[in-house]
Amino acid sequence: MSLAAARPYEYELPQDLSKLALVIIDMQRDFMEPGGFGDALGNDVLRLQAIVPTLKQLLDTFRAMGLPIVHTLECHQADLSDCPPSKLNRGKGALKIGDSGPMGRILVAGEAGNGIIPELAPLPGEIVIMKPGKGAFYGTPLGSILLEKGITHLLITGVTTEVCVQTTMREANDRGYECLMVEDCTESYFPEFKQATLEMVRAQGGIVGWTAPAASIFQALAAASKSQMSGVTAPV
Ligand code: TIU
Repeated sequence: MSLAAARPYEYELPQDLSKLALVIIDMQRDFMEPGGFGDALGNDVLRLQAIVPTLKQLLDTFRAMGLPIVHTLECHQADLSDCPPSKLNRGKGALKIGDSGPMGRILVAGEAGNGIIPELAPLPGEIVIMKPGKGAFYGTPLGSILLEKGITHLLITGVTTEVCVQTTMREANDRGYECLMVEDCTESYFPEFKQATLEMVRAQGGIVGWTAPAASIFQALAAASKSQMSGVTAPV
């Protein structure tokens, strides 16, 4: 059994590490770069860059260990048929979903601005979920894919903490997944909202799950893979 130091108490990794997935929410140019959706909403998008190196390290670790990886993208079809009026018409920004901006149409699948940032681009074989909502389960095959792969534990990362990351974590928690939000692999346009989200996740005995810094995960994964190796009988 491998435990990660976490809050409100230790997070137990599954015995079989292939049941643990890294979920990377919406690390897209639309949220991270000037000229995209986040910028159109009036946010300082560049502050999200801070998590990229640590998140890349976590992604590289999962890749090296051959563990499951899920990337999500918030996006809509070109005809916006999957974007309800309540989402389309919300806000008073200069550019709305579907409008043409400097990186193509805002939040539309396949446009340059809608892609994942190059540092974290998915590799073949990794799961990519295109989602019309804030949560990654709503209107997507994510639930059935996780079930089919026998995944029970999720490390949740990405942007923005209190919007798509938290919504996805709550959806996952209600579906019975053991979820941990990685503190230094998620970011918000509002530092106080990030802090509040981390606190509300781990309040009340971890009512939505756990939080921990990436360092705790690296340590626990190293210990778990060492103990898995020691359980293997050496060939004679
Ligand atoms: N606006 C904002 O903070 N976030 C979103 O609209 N989507 C995600 O969080 N991905």
